[in-house]
Amino acid sequence: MRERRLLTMFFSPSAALAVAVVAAMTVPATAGRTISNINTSVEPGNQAEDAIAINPTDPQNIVTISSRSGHFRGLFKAVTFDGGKTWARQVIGKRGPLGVICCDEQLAFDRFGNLWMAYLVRSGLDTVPIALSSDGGLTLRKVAAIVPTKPTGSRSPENAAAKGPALRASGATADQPSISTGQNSVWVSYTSFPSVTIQASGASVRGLGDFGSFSPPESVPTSGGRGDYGDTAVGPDGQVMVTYQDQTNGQGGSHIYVALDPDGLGPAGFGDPRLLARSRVGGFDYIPAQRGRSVDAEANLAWDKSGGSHNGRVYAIWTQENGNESDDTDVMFQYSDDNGATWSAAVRLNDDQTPNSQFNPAIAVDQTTGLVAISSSAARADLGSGGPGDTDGVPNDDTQVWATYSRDGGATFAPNLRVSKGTSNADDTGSSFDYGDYTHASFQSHLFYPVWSDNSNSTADNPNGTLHQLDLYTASVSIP
Ligand SMILES: [Ca+2]
Ligand SMILES: [Ca+2]
Ligand SMILES: [Ca+2]
Ligand SMILES: [Ca+2]
Repeated sequence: MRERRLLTMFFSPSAALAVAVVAAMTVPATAGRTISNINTSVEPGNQAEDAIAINPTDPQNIVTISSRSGHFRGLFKAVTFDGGKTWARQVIGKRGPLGVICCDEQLAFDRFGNLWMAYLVRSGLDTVPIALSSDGGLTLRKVAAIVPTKPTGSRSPENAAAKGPALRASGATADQPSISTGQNSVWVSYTSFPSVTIQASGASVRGLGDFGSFSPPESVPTSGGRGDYGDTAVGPDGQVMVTYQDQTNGQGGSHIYVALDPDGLGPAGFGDPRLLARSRVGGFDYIPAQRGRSVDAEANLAWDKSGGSHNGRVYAIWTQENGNESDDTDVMFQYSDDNGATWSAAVRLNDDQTPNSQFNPAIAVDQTTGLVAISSSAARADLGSGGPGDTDGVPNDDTQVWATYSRDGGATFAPNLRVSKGTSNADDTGSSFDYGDYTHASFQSHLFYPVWSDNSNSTADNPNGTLHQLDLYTASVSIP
């Protein structure tokens, strides 16, 4: 959950990042093909802020999950074992051993078929609970709770005055967890408050249901700076990377950083962060498509562990704004072949010619092929002039989901393809949470599955009808 906290500094609007639009399009166009949309929730009320994971030991086994209308109402979960034809639907975390779940749930399968979930609960916003499923997501049990610590000397009067959950005796609380798996490990990173710094904890994994204790939290050195809205990735040798932005609040902008723990569960800690990019998207940057919730830069990572020609390459995506508070936001892409020491120049992935918003990007690598795909919410079809991309005559407030992919390690990308069949509008949800803080995607064996919240009712089974509350959608996008 992103709590609105005190306004913080803006960076200079003149500090523009040089950007190159993707020029080469050497892969086959996929425009015009029809992609079936799947409504995985079919539940009254809003399902928003979504995660998805595919079981690498059984790619027909897919799990989607979302927060539910209002916080502390548990999570909506749907599980399929037949590639999305039928779903076992369940609300979890309204009570019981998992706790009363708020939000910020994220999922990751590992190579043994364990499904890991990080999330936030009401009774312990000061911890990051970790749940595990050994049956493909049908049942989840809480197996750990990471207690954030307070980095030395990081408490500022400003932070001490911040509103938010009551502080625990340790003086630290957690927000925005993310979770990722490697060959033999699982890692979680999160924002520790009040210092607003990134911490991470990992555990060894030996088999299905067989894992070690989570390590004491490791702090990413931030030299007095802040870190929030992070993501976690584990490399092929067990190394761990986090990314985050330094602005928790405000619309102005942020610096996006990466930091590496070179030996993962080994004794070395995170090295000094490196600047990845400067974005004009701040911590709560309001755009017409998320008028209530706003967006952050939503930096995300994916690491190629495929053993293919780009094995070891780590990918980063984030959101840029072209002109501060222009609401013209784009999805940017970079990669590194040296564990984040150096990065390729940022390129824009959305190929629209509009001043409209792209936001909440998600990235996934198909570890069976090394293909990489990116999806995001996009208002590119909403010019406010009617037609299928515009529900209300107002420009840039209606969204669809679009995607692209690369078959050559990010050197070139396919022309963008539209994934969502319908057009959604967050103002119609009756909730200021809009679509939530993020979307996710998963990718396995040439099938890319973005997950998103949708009120278009394009599948004609949303219990709230058309352009009201959100259902949780996915689609199977075949990537050649
Ligand atoms: Ca901005
Ligand atoms: Ca280490
Ligand atoms: Ca519109
Ligand atoms: Ca719904």
